[in-house]
Amino acid sequence: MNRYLDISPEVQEALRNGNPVVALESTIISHGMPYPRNVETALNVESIIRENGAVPATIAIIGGRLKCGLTPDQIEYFGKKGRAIAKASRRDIAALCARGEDGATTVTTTMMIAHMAGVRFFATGGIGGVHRGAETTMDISADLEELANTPVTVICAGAKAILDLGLTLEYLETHGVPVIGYGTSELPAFYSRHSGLSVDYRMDTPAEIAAAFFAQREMGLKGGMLVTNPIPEEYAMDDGVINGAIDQAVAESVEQGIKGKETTPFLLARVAELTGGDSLDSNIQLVYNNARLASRIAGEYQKLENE
Ligand code: PSU
Ligand code: MN
Repeated sequence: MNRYLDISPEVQEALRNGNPVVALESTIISHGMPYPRNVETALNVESIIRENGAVPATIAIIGGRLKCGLTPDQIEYFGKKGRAIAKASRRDIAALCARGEDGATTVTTTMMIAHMAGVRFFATGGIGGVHRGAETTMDISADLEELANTPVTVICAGAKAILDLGLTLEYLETHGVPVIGYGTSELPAFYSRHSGLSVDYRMDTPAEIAAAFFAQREMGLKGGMLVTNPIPEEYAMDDGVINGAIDQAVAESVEQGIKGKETTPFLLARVAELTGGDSLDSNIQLVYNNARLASRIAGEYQKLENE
């Protein structure tokens, strides 16, 4: 057993009994949304997962411990401290644990800790990817490398067009990560249902997705799977409005010389400011939508494992 890992009693029991568990990230709480809506959303996501028959496992680093399953008080703590909590990627977790510090887990570190605990499914909003201009900056999110190596299925609403979505798909293809569209053959682009790019496979039921991941695991293939679930139509944003805000945010980040781990939070915050409150409501709704789908996939997968 990993001496830095704490699995909550509820998550431990679900894993022992072969019940479905869905992991959730903490960067979306501390860095992705303002307080107190971040806390309210994080608690609602947990309720939605329970209503859909699974156990939620929100993941974070607290006082140098890798936590799989948080209490409502711990979620409140992450929401309130917000950006004062370090955004923790793969390169950060050893130092944070050795120093006994806190860290908000990104898609990368949430996948890592989920895997350490034995959790196979993870619902979030959007993943990191290949940034626009990566051919000179080399800014490629560690999330893609983690999907290539760690056997966790990530259920998201695609990736924001702050990224170069075409290059992101190329990277995933090279590293053998299947990209599934839920009920669509077009890659969704987070706030928008459309990107003009194709996913690898369209799948229309949670059972179909569970069967694909089961086959991948049974064959002993390394790496995860990316399930992209389009934002519900009624919450999707106008493509012109969102793309205008994104282009402006990207241009400002270049002018201001924003680099490294600051790039994604800068772009997300700027896009949110430029689009007003609309984007926050859409963001919350698509996370709920992904939590529902993830719970159902995890339930179907557990049936296959328990057979
Ligand atoms: N994209 C979003 N929302 C987010 C993130 C990305 O639309 O909240 C967060 C996730 O935690 C993701 C991280 O793992 O940003 C990626 O950061 P970077 O690009 O620095 O790898
Ligand atoms: Mn980056």
